[in-house]
Amino acid sequence: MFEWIKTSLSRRALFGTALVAGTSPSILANNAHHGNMGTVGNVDNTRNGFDPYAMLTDWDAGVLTADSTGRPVRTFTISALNHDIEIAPDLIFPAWTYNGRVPGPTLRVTEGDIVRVEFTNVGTHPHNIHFHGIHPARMDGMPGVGEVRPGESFTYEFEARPFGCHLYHCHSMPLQGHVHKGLYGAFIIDPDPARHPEFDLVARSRLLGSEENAQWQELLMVMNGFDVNFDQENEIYAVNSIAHAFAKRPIKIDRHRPIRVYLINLTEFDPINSFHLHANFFQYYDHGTTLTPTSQTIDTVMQCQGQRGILEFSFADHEPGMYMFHAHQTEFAEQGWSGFFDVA
Ligand SMILES: [Cu+2]
Repeated sequence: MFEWIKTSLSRRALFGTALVAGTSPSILANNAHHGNMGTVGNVDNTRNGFDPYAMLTDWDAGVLTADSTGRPVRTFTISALNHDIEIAPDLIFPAWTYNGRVPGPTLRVTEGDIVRVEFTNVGTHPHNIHFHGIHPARMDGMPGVGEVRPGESFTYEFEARPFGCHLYHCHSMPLQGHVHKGLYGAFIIDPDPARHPEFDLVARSRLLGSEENAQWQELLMVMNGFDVNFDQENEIYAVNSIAHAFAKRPIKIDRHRPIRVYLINLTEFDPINSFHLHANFFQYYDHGTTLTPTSQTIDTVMQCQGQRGILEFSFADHEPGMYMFHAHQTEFAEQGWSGFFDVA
């Protein structure tokens, strides 16, 4: 069941020859020099237990209850567990995961909700969940604060603020190792329209479940990378973990509806990652913490590790077709981080 890439393979041996000379064995298309980027064969999503396409939209709003004052409480149950995942055809990565998936569940709450996360560590190392957001020090999730040894549990609880596109990740040491192994996920806090009367319509459009929000095509994209031969460099890059997933299965877009991408960079080893959109431009909200764009009419945005933001764009005036998006670091794009919008 457990396959492992030969540890002696170097980054260049693995990819350079495949891309330039078309030699095998390789997981990359051996006709890459003819212009086809991609991998040979398909990843078994069923064996992985998650599908990168489904991850684009599988918001997890938790179990909704109310506290004694009537305030909404959203409860999530998350376990850390070791789980081997196939990140490119026949290339297995020994991941550490939240709930068996990389990225972990996409937590989505509303500003002001009480967030309660019941965390259990069934892995083999100490882990925790460190949320980006505002919370008490005792809920910070790091060594000495809410760190959980194997077999133990801890409940994180805090008010959801500020609204924005956030993330969570394990903050155990060594940090780079725990994050790179796969312990991270998206944490989206929708704005409460009642708190933003001056931007009521914008806030509503971001509020999951609202009529205004239903008009949007919202997508979660977590940019990540995998060092498969322990050389402190990534050999595979992706959005939602699977190399070239959206080149093989382009994302269906209805050009009559606007698009909003929650973009998060959780790539280790490389200081930055980026998103470039072909034949179009977008509005960008850095960290998602504002209701007016922080950058306007751009077609490329870069994010450092842990940075994130919201992209908004439209294909309403475009003719139907396949519109590419990819990291503008060409190396990342060729090694898995590229895809298409299938606009109809
Ligand atoms: Cu950890």
